[in-house]
Amino acid sequence: MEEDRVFIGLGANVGEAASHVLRALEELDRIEGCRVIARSSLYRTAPIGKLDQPDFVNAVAQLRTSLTPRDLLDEMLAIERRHGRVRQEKNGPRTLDLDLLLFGDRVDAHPDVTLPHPRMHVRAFVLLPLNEIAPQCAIPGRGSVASLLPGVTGQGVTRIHAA
Ligand code: PH2
Ligand code: MG
Ligand code: MG
Repeated sequence: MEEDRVFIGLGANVGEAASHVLRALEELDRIEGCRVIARSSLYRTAPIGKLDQPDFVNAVAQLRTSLTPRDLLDEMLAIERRHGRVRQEKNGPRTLDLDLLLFGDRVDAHPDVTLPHPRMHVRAFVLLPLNEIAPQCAIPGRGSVASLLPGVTGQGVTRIHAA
């Protein structure tokens, strides 16, 4: 079966943020037609966009999937809902946010999902965890993850060492 290589960004900053992210990694692996084949460390990250909110816990997962982007997105939204996600203000606090970052080498500006994720190349909370698991990975139109890192220094991202 044809399978695509997919990267998903995970983030949380309400409640037990690290536990939401860790459980979501397991739930992604349980989606029919999906396997998590790599996952980054957890990172504590200063909020970007809307500043007056708690720090986030972020991570990135690499998956193999036979699903379409639309079907995978529906599964991701279902996981967000199970974690009690309520959509209030844009960029505001959330129990769990799952973002489709890369889907193979697809470049697609669909109203539901734009690929690659339109802001991933300027966000240290995406690029540092992505660099940990796939430094050679290319973001279509932007270059390799490793080559983009010098552009995102000083955004307040630190790796959380496992206890
Ligand atoms: N997500 C946002 C906006 N700002 N900042 C950090 N540090 N981490 C996030 O996951 C994040 C953010 C919108 O989804
Ligand atoms: Mg997001
Ligand atoms: Mg999102």
